[in-house]
Amino acid sequence: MKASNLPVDEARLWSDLMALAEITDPNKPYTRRSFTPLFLEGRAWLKQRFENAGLATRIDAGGNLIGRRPGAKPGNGTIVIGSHSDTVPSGGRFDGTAGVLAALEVARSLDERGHVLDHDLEVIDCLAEEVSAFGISCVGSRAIAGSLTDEMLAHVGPGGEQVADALRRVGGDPDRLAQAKRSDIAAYLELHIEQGPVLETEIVDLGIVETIAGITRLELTVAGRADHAGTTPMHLRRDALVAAAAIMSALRDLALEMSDRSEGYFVATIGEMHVEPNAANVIAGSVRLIVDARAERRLTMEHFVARLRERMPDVAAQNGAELTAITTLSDVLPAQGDAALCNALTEAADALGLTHRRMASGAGHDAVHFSRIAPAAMVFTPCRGGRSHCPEEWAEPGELAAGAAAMLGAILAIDRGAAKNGRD
Ligand code: HGY
Ligand code: MN
Ligand code: MN
Repeated sequence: MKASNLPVDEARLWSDLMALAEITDPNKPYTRRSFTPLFLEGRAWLKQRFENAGLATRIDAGGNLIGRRPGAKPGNGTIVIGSHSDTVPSGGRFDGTAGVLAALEVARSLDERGHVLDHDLEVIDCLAEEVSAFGISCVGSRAIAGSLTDEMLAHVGPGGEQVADALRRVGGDPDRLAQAKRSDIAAYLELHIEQGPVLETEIVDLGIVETIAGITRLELTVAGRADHAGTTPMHLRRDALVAAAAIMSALRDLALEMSDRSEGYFVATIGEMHVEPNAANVIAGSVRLIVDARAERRLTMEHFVARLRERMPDVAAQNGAELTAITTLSDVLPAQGDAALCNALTEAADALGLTHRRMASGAGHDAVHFSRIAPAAMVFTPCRGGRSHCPEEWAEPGELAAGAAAMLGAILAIDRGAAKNGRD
């Protein structure tokens, strides 16, 4: 059921979303990859919108764009709301951006109602939530949580640039990351499209996220031998790409095995592969595979990684190659939505006449890192066909406005102290 006369401006939120969506690689809509000139163009647009809303803007040392409005009672801490504005390649118009712009709409709506919170309020666009060209995700929110490590800063991306240099390029400061780490956050709230089919299928207006799956990303390096594709007899080949294909199939089987067990939500994907020398007339000498695994329970992930390490070297050997390295690129534990904030979102939804349900998130989010240093919670809105990370991603204006309105209601409850002591 859709609520009427929501306390936010649905049309203005939608207009912002469509305007930001225009800032994309025209050949691969919708693409605004972190650290690129297009991303910076989107950042400049956001900064202007934040300032038009009366927010004082800054880029913190972690490269996050922050719009701040002081509260009436300094020292009460900061309520932070937002998400991310970077996209995957050929992604959608709502993943991340819906959360940043819904947060901006909430800040505008509070101001237009003359409502000054006791808490300071910040609207945030977190840097590089998606897996960037450097292989690292959630760069900005890790900085806020104090978990952006020197090793991550040294990761090398395209053209040999390090994360640290790219961070400087977008206004951050890897030498002052201690200043990015926050201890003043009273609550973090993030609106996000569900990126799955549950809310649409069940015809429910909002999802209140109780668990965000942990994400482990591994790089598998498969070594064969580069040889002439035309002169090397089949039985003498050590084709790294054939071995990589066998590993991909074996990994899919392992993921099916893990997801069938009663060990909670589990999925694993190999969506990125780098072949060397990657030439039609050369037998592949080496292949790097990037594994992306998600688990609701940490023990399930540990079982998966143990079985992967046990089985994949044999698969490579059986196909004439060698699995020379299994490198952990990132390893993020599952996160829990703060109980009091989830209740505040639930009560706000009820007050608006919106239906809702508790749920888990298979997608990773900046909220995971905020949850390590502050009470954090997420509200999901439906997306058509559950599709995301593709240009077909779609959300309805009224659905997004409903999510923004619930977030506004929860903020008012948090601000008056009606949502305290929720951390389990
Ligand atoms: O990959 C994810 O789960 C998120 O969309 N970054
Ligand atoms: Mn995403
Ligand atoms: Mn996202």
